[in-house]
Amino acid sequence: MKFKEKLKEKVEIQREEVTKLLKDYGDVKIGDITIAQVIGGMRGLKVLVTDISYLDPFEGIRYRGYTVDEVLEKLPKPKGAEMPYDEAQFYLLMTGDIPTEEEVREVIDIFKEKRKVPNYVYRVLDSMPREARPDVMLAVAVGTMQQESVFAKAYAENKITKQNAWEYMFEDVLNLLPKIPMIAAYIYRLKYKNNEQIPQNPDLDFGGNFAYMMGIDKPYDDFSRLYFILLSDHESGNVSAHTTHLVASAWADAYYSLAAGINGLSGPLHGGATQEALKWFQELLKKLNKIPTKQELEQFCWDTLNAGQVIPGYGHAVLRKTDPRFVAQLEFGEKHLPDDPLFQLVSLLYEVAPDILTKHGKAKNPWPNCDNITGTIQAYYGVNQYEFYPALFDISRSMGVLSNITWDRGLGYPIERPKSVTIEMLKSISRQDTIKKTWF
Ligand code: CMX
Repeated sequence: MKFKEKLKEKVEIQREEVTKLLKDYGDVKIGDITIAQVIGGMRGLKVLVTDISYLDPFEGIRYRGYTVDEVLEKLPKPKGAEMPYDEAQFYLLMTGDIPTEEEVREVIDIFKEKRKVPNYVYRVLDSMPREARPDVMLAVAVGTMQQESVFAKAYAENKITKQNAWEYMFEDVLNLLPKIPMIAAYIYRLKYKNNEQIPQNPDLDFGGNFAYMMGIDKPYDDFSRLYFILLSDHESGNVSAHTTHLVASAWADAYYSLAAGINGLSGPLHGGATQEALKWFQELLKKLNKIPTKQELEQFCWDTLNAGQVIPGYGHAVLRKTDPRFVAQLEFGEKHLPDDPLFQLVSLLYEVAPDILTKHGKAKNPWPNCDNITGTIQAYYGVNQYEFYPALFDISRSMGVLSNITWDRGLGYPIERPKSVTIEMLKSISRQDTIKKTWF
């Protein structure tokens, strides 16, 4: 497999670099820690390492050094499609290289070969309560397949070493990732379409086949490809990425690790924001029964803020400008759904909200993030079942987190085990600091 050979070459080079960094520069300081950071969710602490993506506060995400625009322009696309193959994005995340047509074809063929979901998974899903949330069902499906892990089997047979661990992880990743959109589409139709399932189309790629199995016409295939690329990775500190990495750091296999990451993504502060944004727009339309004027929209924003609520899909913990993932979706919407009332609202809000949030003076970032717009486009294509949105996010995020845990094993990263302190200790450290400030 050329894909694996290339990865092996890269892993070996980087492993040497990491070993050298550790050996020669291991004691070099890269920052200090404040009490505010310890109590405040470790914001800004540089304690994780990944080359797969980097989030610049002003430029937005770069995948392996490429911006969103560059990725959309450079990655190979299916014939006649507007958006690149998700398999090409996976190749880029894994290897750091833009694949040629031939290289992406190899990944597509591997994915097609491996995407058939075992029947026992469907039986488990069919037996779950219909009220179960789609992302819970997805995590259960992934967990159910754990017994297929080649990594776990090799570990039990004492075959795993620090040198070869990544190869078993890689094999699990290749077995697992192509099944995720298949399972998600099955769950969607099980829950919302009377379990009238659409069999996979063997001619189609990752995103194209997902749209096909959802039963939604073009250009939803292109929107799926786009969305899966955009949300695939956002550095390692976000909850879903960090959870997956943490669980894998104890040498759990890809199935356990991804199931944990899916659970990590579920919270309203992370994977749930898309739903909040769509609800906010729908409430506004319901209240006014028409597209609001600029003044009416401004008033609605102020009403939200004065009620102590947030404008969903605006602001970000790291970003300090418009999220390029928002812009990419906005451009898609301008082309494909310019007359949709909800889409018009998204565009109008983009004109008014940044000024209002700036005047309001609280949010450090008054610009929109990707979650402000996704629900509007999904709803336009009929996917208006809010609770399905985290499962959509999971499909995309799987590409990044599974690439990361393969590299974690490749570079020999150890089990993660930060140190905790007590509040009394923090109080004592702060008292010493006060004495220092008073005396020196
Ligand atoms: N509307 C109103 N107030 C906002 C705001 C918004 N969109 N974004 C931030 N603020 C407020 C915060 O609530 C906070 O208020 P308090 O001081 O009263 O607590 C203040 O501004 C400072 O917050 P911040 O440092 O700018 O933002 P945080 O890093 O604490 O939080 C985030 C980031 C995303 C949770 C926040 O901007 C928010 O709640 N946005 C709306 C929800 C949302 O869009 N979530 C999706 C995030 C996308 C992602 O994670 O990728």
